[in-house]
Amino acid sequence: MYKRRLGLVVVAGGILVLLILSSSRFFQTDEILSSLTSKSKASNESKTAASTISWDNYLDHTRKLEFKNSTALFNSVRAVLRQSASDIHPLGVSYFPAVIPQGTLMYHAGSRIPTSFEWLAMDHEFSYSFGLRSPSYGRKSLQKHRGGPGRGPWGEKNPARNDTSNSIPEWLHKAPSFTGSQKMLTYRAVRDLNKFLYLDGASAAKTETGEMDTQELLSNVAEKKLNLSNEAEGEGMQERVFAARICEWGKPFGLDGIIRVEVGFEVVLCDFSSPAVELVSALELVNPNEHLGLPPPTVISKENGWPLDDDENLIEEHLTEEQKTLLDKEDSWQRVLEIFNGVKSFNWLRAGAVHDKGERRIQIDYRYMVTGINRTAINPDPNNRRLLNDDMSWENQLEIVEDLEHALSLGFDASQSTDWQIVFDDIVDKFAPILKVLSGILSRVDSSSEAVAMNATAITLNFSLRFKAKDGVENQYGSDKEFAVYQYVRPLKDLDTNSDYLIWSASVNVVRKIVDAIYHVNELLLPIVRSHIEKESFASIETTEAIRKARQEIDSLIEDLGWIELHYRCERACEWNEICYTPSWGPSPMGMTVPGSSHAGMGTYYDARRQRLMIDSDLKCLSLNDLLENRGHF
Ligand SMILES: *[C@@H]1O[C@H](CO)[C@@H](O)[C@H](O)[C@H]1NC(C)=O
Ligand SMILES: *[C@@H]1O[C@H](CO)[C@@H](O)[C@H](O)[C@H]1NC(C)=O
Ligand SMILES: *[C@@H]1O[C@H](CO)[C@@H](O)[C@H](O)[C@H]1NC(C)=O
Ligand SMILES: *[C@@H]1O[C@H](CO)[C@@H](O)[C@H](O)[C@H]1NC(C)=O
Ligand SMILES: *[C@@H]1O[C@H](CO)[C@@H](O)[C@H](O)[C@H]1NC(C)=O
Ligand SMILES: *[C@@H]1O[C@H](CO)[C@@H](O)[C@H](O)[C@H]1NC(C)=O
Ligand SMILES: CC(=O)N[C@H]1CO[C@H](CO)[C@@H](O)[C@@H]1O
Repeated sequence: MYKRRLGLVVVAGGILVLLILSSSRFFQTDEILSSLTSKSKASNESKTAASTISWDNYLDHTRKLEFKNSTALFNSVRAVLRQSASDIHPLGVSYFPAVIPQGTLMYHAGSRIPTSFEWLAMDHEFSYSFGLRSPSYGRKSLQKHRGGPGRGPWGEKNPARNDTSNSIPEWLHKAPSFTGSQKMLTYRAVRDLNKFLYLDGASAAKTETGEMDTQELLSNVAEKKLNLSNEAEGEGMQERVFAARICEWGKPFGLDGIIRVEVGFEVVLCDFSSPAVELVSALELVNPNEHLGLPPPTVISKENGWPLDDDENLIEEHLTEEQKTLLDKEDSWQRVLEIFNGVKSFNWLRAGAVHDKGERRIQIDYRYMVTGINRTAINPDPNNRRLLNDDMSWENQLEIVEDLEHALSLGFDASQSTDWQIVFDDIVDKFAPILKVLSGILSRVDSSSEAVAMNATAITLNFSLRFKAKDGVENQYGSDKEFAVYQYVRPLKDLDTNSDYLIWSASVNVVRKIVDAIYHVNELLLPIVRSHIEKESFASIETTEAIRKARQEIDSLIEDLGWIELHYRCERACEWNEICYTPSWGPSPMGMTVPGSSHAGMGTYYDARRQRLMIDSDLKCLSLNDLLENRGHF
């Protein structure tokens, strides 16, 4: 295969230059590219056919990218459309072009059929949980009244954010009251909706710590570009203002909307009147109390003759026998309804957790990804960075929006794009166990250095020998590190756009670093094994030092890679009636914080260095009982 040197280089401007090359080292992509200096990064691409990339030339096709920028990008791509990963790495800095294929069903609960932009859930459990609010009965109905508008079902204000303007939970913008009917609507995509922007990270977090920066940036640029007034601001819902402006900006480009993670994924559809979606079901929501034939809850008030103190607390000892009997009866109904409500919430959590492995109904066209990475200084720590940081100039923001406009004007087709997430998953599946096992062996202090070296090199030698060319045997094909890297990073589709080159370069850098480390550990420790076999004594001080170096290299690599698999795990295989629970930054039946406080809730802790809540590396199995105990119900 590799002998066929057919290179396709598309020089921007539309001229197709077909080069038939005979030398494998001919590609001078960097020079071609540097002659095409341009401000906009979404155009002026140079195409490289996947079939022309081989073990001995792939480096010529990569572009300069720092290792830290490479891991940041690698991890962003891996978290795309994954529930847990998006919450663990909440600070997204990229826009991923997304397609919702024809036939996909999406859900909305509300009192009316939307006419402008509105939210749609990919999981009906989300809409149902959202839309169905049963009234409380008995003594619980009193507690409910005291909740106040600031108390969302996901708990108090997130301590990670520090604004007061936005303290009303965002989703109350359409939260139903207990009066009036609620509809459960189901929509279907009539055609491929191929102009969505997926915003990575916990982009529906309703925080001020950067999770929503991709929306804010677009919204700010839209405001200036379109000379939009602030009239929408009166509503006080920052998120709605963002959505309104983004949809307004996207109109000329046919933007379908944006996609974000909640518990499960949600879509902001810009135009409900578009023929691209059709309503296929509209049901009035039936409350369980209604269905069970229960009368409406008794209104417990002073006016109705109930003994309440000045704080609206029930004075139990002043209750009449009749009142007490009534309350006890309602309390028993309430207990039944609470379990029902708990299951409803738990179903929503489970629907979200299912997408820890991905929301596979949505497709990504990586060719037109637009990211802040390698555009401006961005901390690679996905819990301590933001797109709108001090280095993000207005020019940079305009450029990002320009690139998005360019991408949208082309439209997306995921089938034309390498599915980089698959390539990267394979890389992680292969190397995460090797790195963890090596780290474990190298940190064994209870064993002799020889034993450590032997066990460690059993792993590294096993890896490197597979790529070794036998001494003295003629070999025209690739071998050793170069081939090892190539084997894991070869692109599945042609490299076409700047985004392709960026993602590809990131993967090459990441895999090279790992392969280098494996080979290096092998070189460091193999002499110890050799001398052990040959019964020669090896200076123990050198042995200890070699093992220390090897351990340090592997451990810092594990740290720098920042792969979720290397740092986060479910405590055990969860039972059927449990989910492996990752706390979520947006609305959720389980808050990030302890109900009614700003203390870290189940599965989270406060990180003083980053000054924010973080998710525990030990993920816990969660059952309905845990949910009821932690949250009560909603
Ligand atoms: C939040 O605001 C309060 C009051 O202005 C301030 O004391 C506190 O340090 C702020 N917290 C953070 C994390 O910024
Ligand atoms: C923007 O809007 C303001 C107020 O409506 C108007 O005075 C101004 O001319 C507009 N500018 C542009 C560039 O459209
Ligand atoms: C990533 O690239 C940008 C632009 O080239 C650079 O400014 C930034 O420092 C790099 N970030 C890291 C973490 O290396
Ligand atoms: C080396 O591997 C053997 C076989 O799995 C195991 O019994 C031993 O504990 C290991 N020693 C070290 C230091 O890893
Ligand atoms: C040893 O190499 C084989 C062949 O490449 C591979 O399948 C296996 O996973 C390797 N084992 C370890 C422990 O790395
Ligand atoms: C990263 O940014 C640098 C500096 O702007 C640029 O030269 C390089 O081509 C970029 N890398 C990729 C892979 O786009
Ligand atoms: C040579 C060439 O086609 N350059 C183009 C690169 O992209 C910029 C921005 O889109 C255009 O303005 C250039 O003409």
